[in-house]
Amino acid sequence: MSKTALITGITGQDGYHLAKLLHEKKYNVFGIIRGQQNPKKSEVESSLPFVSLIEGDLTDISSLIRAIEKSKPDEVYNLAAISHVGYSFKDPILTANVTGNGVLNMLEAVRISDKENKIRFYQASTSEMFGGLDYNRPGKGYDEDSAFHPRSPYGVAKLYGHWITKNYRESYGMHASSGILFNHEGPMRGLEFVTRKISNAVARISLGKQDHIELGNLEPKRDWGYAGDYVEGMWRMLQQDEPGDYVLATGETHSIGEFLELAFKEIGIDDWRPYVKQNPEFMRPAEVDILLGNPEKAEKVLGWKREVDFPGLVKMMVKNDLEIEKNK
Ligand code: NDP
Ligand code: GDR
Repeated sequence: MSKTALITGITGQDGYHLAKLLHEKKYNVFGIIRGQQNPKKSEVESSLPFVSLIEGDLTDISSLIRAIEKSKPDEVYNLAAISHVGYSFKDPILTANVTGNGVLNMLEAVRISDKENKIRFYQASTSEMFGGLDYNRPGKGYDEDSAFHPRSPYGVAKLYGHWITKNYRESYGMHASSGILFNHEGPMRGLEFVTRKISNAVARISLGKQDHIELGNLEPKRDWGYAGDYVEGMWRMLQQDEPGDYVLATGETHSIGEFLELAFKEIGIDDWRPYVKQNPEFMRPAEVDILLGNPEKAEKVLGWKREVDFPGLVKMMVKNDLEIEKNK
């Protein structure tokens, strides 16, 4: 019999990739969508026509209970969040309510509705919980046992979500797993994140629609992978007999400058510097300087491995934006 999954954050990047993957695996897929008139609703209805949408909000536990009663899921993937690190400094309380307390709401909704304790739960944890400070930076990259030191209201809220997920696993025997995912990108990435902002600007510069791009700090390094590879890891976590925590990462780290270098090369520009201006508006009060993940456990236990490499990712994103911008 086919399984049923309920996804929060269905309008986001990962919601898109995960819904597609689960549909391919013959799941019935439900997605929670918020708002009376979510502007992304028609987009989701056309890009994911097989998903049944249910209105709900992570801050409203009654809506989450109703969503579980309606969908009767075997698996719940909690992807919804205020997910932009920079924005979390501007709206820290909303971030705490959605990205932190929202996880508790979802876990409680599952616990209250699931009398037989059968629903499997995935929490979208993040490398932002590590913070990238010198004192706790391991040589081979952060793994599941590394020390946490979040550097933003977002990271702090996610750390609460991470620990409350572990707590429900330990307290109630829930099959609740946390994926500690490093940055993952692709054509569906929001335009407010640095990789997509760059790929989109590069495409527009190439077509003469824009002459420069304004960015913040260019020094930070990230462990960037492709979102399509990472949702496979999420699904594999919930297929294990036992729940657990898993790092998904590429094991490589690259600076924003390196991303710019490869992206501009795609349109035949060798020196990107004349096209980039720094704007303090995009700087953060505290920065995560370097992130590097060690995905050894996921590779060994889940048999997961990322397929797309860094140059492949940049190429894919610029190509996609060139196509979109040409047809606009
Ligand atoms: P996106 O920002 O693309 O999507 C976030 C989703 O959360 C959107 O669907 C948004 O809906 C929804 N949402 C926001 N607030 C609420 C709310 N109050 N109630 C219900 N839904 C809400 O994120 P990604 O797809 O990139 O990431 C998915 C998850 O993984 C997030 O939790 C993120 O923090 C985490 N993560 C992401 C990584 C990455 O590199 N992408 C790495 C590690 C973790 P709406 O359209 O209505 O705004
Ligand atoms: P991040 O992603 O903060 O790592 O969080 P983002 O792409 O926003 O920033 C990456 C790095 O680029 C620097 N930067 C800029 N960032 C943005 N958004 N816009 C700019 O103009 C800009 N200029 C420089 C940032 O300062 C930062 O150092 C993402 C999110 O998806 C989180 O939800 C997720 O948990 C982590 O990845 C892992």
